[in-house]
Amino acid sequence: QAVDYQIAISGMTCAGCVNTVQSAIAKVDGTIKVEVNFASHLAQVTSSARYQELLTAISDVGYQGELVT
Ligand code: 9UX
Repeated sequence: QAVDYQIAISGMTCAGCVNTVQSAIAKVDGTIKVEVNFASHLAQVTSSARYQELLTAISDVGYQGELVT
């Protein structure tokens, strides 16, 4: 079942980065909802994927994610 994750993202320096991270997370199987906030550097994700898969998808596009909750 899908759960809510809050992931802190490092390395985002512009709105383009936000889009890159957002689409990378959206492509992970099981992801229902993703919202990346540039100001807070936080991603709110609803997904049935394991969080490790989300963190891998984020690092694959050149950023670093850390699970908050
Ligand atoms: Mo903007 Mo972010 O040109 O890497 S996409 S800095």
